[in-house]
Amino acid sequence: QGYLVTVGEVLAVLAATDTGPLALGSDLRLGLAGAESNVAVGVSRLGGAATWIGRVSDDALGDLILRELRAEGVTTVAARDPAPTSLLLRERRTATHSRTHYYRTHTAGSRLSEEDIPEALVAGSAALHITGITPALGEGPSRAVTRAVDIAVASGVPVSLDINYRSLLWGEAEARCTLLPLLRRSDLVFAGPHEGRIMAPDADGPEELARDICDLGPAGAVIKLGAEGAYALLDGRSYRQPAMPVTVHDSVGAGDAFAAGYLAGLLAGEPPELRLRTAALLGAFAVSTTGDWEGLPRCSELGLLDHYDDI
Ligand code: CKP
Ligand code: MG
Repeated sequence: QGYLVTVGEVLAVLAATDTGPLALGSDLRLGLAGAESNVAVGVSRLGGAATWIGRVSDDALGDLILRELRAEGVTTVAARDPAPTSLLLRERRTATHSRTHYYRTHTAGSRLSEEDIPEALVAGSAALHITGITPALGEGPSRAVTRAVDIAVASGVPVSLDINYRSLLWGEAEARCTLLPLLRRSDLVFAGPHEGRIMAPDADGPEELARDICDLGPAGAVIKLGAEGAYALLDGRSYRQPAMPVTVHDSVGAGDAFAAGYLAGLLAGEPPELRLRTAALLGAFAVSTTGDWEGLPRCSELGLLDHYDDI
């Protein structure tokens, strides 16, 4: 079984432990986040091999990032950088609604460059997973992602792209302009309905969205529909995957969990139905636990949400 490569930024998260306005103060819990590393951890927990490429600060937070990823069995290829780690402040404005505040300019992750991408590592991988967040961090990270895609395409390595649009980082027109060339060269695209329409503005409904995305080049498109599950168009075949009925605790990280479940199945050579089922199951774990990746299951835990077999 081959390994997955991801390229991105890990942020330090300071999450309010109390609900209410952060301006009034709160205890904060230190943790980590980052879409690409979330996927790497998800794949690793399911027994797959995953490598994360990035830049980390040369301080305690950088040490924390490397220790945590390595403890999760993720291989790290990370230059140490004198710039600080990006910060994500998470305000629990109400019990069910959190607000994100980013502090991610002039930071180690945003100084990622194309020189940080080892050619042989990407060329030898079984799949490359990228998201729309890294190219939004600046010229250097954007070029690094393009470089990784160049290598993957030249080596016949399939590219998986999660649109992961972040309105705090850029506008939709800019995102579309930067991500379209990456999407055209990807094999598989993950998107929510809104993210999908940024890339394929004329589409109406998940089926049309997936078709329009595949018309741009990818052989597969997976449209994630939250509580409604997912619709996928893979090599011209349609699939519908129901979501598991769980109590939603914290939906951040659900998309990454979904991608991780799918990609772990891909690495293991599983058929599309099974990949989508594992994807939905990981999404269910992510939304019904706190933290962006901490609640993701190991293989032995997949049966924990066993009423899943009823749907
Ligand atoms: O799309 P998701 O909710 O799965 O992504 C969550 C991650 O990288 C989270 O860990 C956060 O740090 C981020 O997306 C981000 O930069 O917004
Ligand atoms: Mg997402």
